Amino acid sequence: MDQALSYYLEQGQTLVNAYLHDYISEKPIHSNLKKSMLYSIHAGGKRLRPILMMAACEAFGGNKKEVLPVAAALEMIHTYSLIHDDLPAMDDDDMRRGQPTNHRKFDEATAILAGDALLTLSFQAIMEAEQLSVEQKVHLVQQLSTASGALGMVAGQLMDMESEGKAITLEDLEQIHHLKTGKLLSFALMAGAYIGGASEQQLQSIKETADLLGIIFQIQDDILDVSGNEEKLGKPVGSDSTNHKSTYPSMLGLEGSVTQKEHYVAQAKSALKQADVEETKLFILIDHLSNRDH
Ligand code: GRG
Repeated sequence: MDQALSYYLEQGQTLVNAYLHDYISEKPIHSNLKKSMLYSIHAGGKRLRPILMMAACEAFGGNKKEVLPVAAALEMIHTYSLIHDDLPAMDDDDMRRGQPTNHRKFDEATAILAGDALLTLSFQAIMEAEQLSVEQKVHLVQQLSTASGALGMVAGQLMDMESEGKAITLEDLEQIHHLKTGKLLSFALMAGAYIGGASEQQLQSIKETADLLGIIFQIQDDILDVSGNEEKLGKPVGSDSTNHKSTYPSMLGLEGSVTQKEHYVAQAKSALKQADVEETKLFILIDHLSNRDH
């Protein structure tokens, strides 16, 4: 990986890790609940969504530290979704990011409550952000609740569960990913651009890129499940086919999936050019997301 990009990613991770740690640790939360929340918060996530938000903010002239409370809020929601996704009632996974899942480390009830607590604390973090105006907070909470709830990620999760073992169309598959993975990634970009001061017109172009991110991310996720490295992924490969899941490779083949992904990457970059932000880290991050190996 390019050294400048690697430094940028590390710097972003350090900033968001410290913010998340301090914000949660300083709250008078019940000790076992706090332990369980912090366990999953610090379980080695890549912090892609916060880093995308920071890069989008900087692309429009903002300072990346301005987005930290919102980036932390988004990561808390992402973490809650992973804790709940791993539960016996959902994917029933024992390992996540190479470590025992939250309900394996603690117990099921604590894992459910840690997820609930992270979800609600995320909105509190935005409301308590000193550097945001009331108008900004209202806008961001409205956008984040829409992206993560019944009209976004939660709906995508239910559709995904319902589709298991069934033959679905490529359109159905894209709709599932658009909601389940895409809505949070899209929020990352839109919130960063909004806080960074993008114009209405620029926000419209960025929305096009933002809406493609989830699909690009998911195609790569499916490709990695076929041809990735287990050690780097921290989980076994081939689980999609074992679980009879509809994926891009199962529908388009491996080569077809790569071609489709490249088509979407080109579209996403073209929308960034329209917003005049092609000379930025955001542009480079699209390739990073598309070619990630874990
Ligand atoms: C339980 C309401 C509810 C929703 C769960 C996002 C999700 C919905 C489930 C996760 C299942 C999954 C593995 C989806 C594939 C895409 C994805 C979100 C992968 C994990 O994201 P990364 O790679 O994770 O950014 P890290 O570990 O780096 O934070």
